[in-house]
Amino acid sequence: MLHQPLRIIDANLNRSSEGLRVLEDIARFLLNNAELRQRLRALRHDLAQETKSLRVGLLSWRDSEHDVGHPYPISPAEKERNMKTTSPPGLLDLVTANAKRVEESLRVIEELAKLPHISSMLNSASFEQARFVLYALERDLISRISRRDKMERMPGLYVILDRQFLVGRDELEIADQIIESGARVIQLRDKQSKKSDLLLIAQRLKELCSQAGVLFIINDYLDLAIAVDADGLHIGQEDLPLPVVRRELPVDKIIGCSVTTLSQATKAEDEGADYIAVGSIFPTATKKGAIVVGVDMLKELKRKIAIPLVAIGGINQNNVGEVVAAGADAAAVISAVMVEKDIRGVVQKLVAKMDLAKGECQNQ
Ligand code: TZP
Ligand code: MG
Repeated sequence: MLHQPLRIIDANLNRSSEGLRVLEDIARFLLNNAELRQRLRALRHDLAQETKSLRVGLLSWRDSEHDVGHPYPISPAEKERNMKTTSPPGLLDLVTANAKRVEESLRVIEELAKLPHISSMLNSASFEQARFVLYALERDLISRISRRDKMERMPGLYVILDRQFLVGRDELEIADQIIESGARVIQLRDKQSKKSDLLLIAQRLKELCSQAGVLFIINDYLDLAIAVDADGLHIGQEDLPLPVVRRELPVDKIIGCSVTTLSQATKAEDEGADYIAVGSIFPTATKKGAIVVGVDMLKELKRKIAIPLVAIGGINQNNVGEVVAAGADAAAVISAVMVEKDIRGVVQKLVAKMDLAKGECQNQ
């Protein structure tokens, strides 16, 4: 009877190492994430080490040819369901399916290792521990993929809807025009209003943005970002620290961080920021006491920082091409859009100039 549990253990060890290999290759080749790849690899190696002494025994009882579960018979109903499915599974589905596969097989081994004649060969607690390591890895993989998917939508024009510039106009109408004219991101910035007023506005803006597939970011306020389920939060050097914000936000939210120096940028990147806003690139009257860092700082960060860069500060139709040429993935503007009567016109022009500059960069 000893060989029956061993066949189960053999099948589940194969399942877990295969599932781990899928996750590891996703981390390595699709996410280019060395840290996640290393954690997955370490887990796979630890499991192999744990079962090394059983290898010959497990192979001796292997009888794949007579496995009644293979090939898995597909029922007519399942066949029909498969035919109807038009969209292929995405990366999130793939990660979830494989993480679950590994977690389940580790649980099976963990339970069988409690049997008296198996417990002398396998330590049940090791498999329990591996399962918990994988739970954290699953969360981190899902977080990376969701945030990466959001960041793919960011390149282009990033308009900061600063409510001080509204002068009686309706923020939803302005946002609608900004979105319609091709901006990729809307950030809500308001350093004066009551949070209770901002909540209602943010809820409506979030709704509008998500219908249009435009990213919606909240400036400064973590509580507001959580309350309205914004796509992300933007913080400065004097706001809550990035690791604290990351802990509090749902795993799929992006975090942007304002910097004026290389060391601030490196710190933000190391702490897991999804993008960096660098500036003020040009002189600006919008932010009191803003440090002007120039286009050269943008160029330097482009060489030294891997995460996307958003240029900010004094950007307008005359210089937006220059920041794109210097390596900005997005250009953030307040006054260039918000002081204009013809919002549609200015946004369209900014977007067109960015596209043109990007095209020129690609041709070089
Ligand atoms: N951070 C650095 S400069 C700046 C902020 C918020 C102000 C950007 O506003 P404008 O009007 O586009 O110069
Ligand atoms: Mg701030």
